[in-house]
Amino acid sequence: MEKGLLYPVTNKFRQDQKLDGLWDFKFDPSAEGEKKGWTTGFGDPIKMPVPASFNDFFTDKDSREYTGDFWYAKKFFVPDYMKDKMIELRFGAATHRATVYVNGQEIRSHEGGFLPFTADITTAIKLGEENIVTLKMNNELHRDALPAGDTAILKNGKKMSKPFFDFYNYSGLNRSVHLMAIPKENIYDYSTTYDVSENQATVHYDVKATAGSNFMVSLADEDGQIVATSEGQSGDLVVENPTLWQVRDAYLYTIKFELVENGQTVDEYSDEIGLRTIEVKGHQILVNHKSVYLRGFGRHEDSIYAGRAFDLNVERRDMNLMKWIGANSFRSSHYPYDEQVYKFADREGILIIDEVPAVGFKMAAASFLGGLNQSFFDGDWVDELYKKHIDQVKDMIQRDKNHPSVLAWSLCNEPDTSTDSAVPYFTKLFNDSKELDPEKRPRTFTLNEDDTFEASKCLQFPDLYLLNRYPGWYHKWGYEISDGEAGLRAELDEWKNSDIDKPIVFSEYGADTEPGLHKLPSIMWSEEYQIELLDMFDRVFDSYDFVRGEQPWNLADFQTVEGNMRVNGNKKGIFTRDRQPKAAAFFLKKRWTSLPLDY
Ligand code: GCB
Repeated sequence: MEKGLLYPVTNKFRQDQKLDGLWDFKFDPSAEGEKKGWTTGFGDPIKMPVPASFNDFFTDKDSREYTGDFWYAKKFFVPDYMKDKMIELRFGAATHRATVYVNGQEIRSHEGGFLPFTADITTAIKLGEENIVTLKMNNELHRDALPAGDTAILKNGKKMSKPFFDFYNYSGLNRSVHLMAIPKENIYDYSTTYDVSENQATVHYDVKATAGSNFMVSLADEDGQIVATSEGQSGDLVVENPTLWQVRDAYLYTIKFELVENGQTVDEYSDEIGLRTIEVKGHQILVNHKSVYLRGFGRHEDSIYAGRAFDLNVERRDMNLMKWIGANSFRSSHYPYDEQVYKFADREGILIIDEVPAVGFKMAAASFLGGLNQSFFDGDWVDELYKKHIDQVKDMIQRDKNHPSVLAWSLCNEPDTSTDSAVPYFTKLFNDSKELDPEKRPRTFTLNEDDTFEASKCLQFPDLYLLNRYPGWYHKWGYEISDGEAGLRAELDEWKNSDIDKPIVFSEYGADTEPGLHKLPSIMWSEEYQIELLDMFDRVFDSYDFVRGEQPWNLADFQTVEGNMRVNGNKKGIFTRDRQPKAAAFFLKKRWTSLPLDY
């Protein structure tokens, strides 16, 4: 677990410089980089943009599909005036594992390709001189790693990723690299919880610093007016007549912490927060004590050329599409997204179900690639996997806990919960993650099609249920869709007749749709069929009051592994991969903009 994952800022005490741009890059198929001295740089490099996934830049298949070790290197300068500071490198996402060297000195390793980590390089750098950072990275998939998969070796000796999930295994430095200079005595973490009523809101804060000193804390409104102050490591900020953070009507206050040593401020950190509460009560999801019906999407960080790279331009467009269509939420399927996505959502009043990259925890998921009939949680990889899983849950919550947009934590996508061996795994996961979020937001996982009300042995764990269901597409498709609807209703009747009183959100459903393909009457893959399928689901949702949200799969088409189920990617997008609407977008817009918030 990382000690603190505050987002980098520049202020009176801190400096943040992005090292984005062209880096040196090289494949290392025989894992000889260290032996060859690449820790201090390497000859004959490929110039590679950062942030980006390396895959789609290449025009030859061996490079695009490359699996194994690869290296990045970049020179950077640390000016003399930083001499009293702690110097750190912060990697937003190094997919999936990385070892960092500075001037040839090994600094640290990290595993987990969708969460940030920092490397303290204070003693490794030369001040007033050029330094070099190199990274040995690796993108292999394993059953004891997140996301789960296999790495196969082809007869020609080349390695190949075999994911137990459908999204393409885009790899590289997918998010920005920051060079940070921060005070040696510094603030490294903070958290907040809230009480709100119409006339008053209280922010309970807790701040952590490397040295035990005093703290001055203030809260300012959007006009910069200080509305509350406090002192000490933990305390309350009381706001009279607050403007609450509301769904699709966000308001952000700025909280500022000053670390004081002998009467002098030695560090400062400010962040935007939203005053709001989140609860699950019975089958209601409540924001500020008011019921919210979720509408939105499962998504991916995916776009042309740079793959899984965070791209502010794509994100701006996606946020606008979500606003246009009347969405109020999304799931960060199937991994935590770049922090700037959460900042956008905070600003737009969009709720996020934040998901850890625990995906592929089901051997049948490998059926896309041939099928393996075994319980995932019986495997001898499970102990090792668990360590990585809980570590990444900790880092996700650590990183994202202060975002008002975060509604819930999804601890896994579609695990195999129908076997006995899943029960101890999830007992441990839910116990070990219980205290991590000071706000105690709901924790959950998505339930795959096979994990029905009857079959799943893990229904005791989630605080709200996320159902991924594909009648009309993966079964009971086409002319049989009426049977698909009947099956869905039969399952929901079982939930209804049970004594479970928790919300259900449909976190995936949909139909692959080739944009521009029209057919009357509809056939699968046509734009007409996608609408008919969504319409069928809507009819069902409207019949059960414990269904508290709908998030069709997916906001946009995205790249997948190649295979006979996919035509250049997953086409269940309501928008195309270049973010233009399919006919279904207009259908959803009509529904979502007319449903009341608390539908
Ligand atoms: C699922 C997965 C998602 C896939 C989707 C599909 O259940 O959670 O990652 O992309 O199905 O379209 O097959």
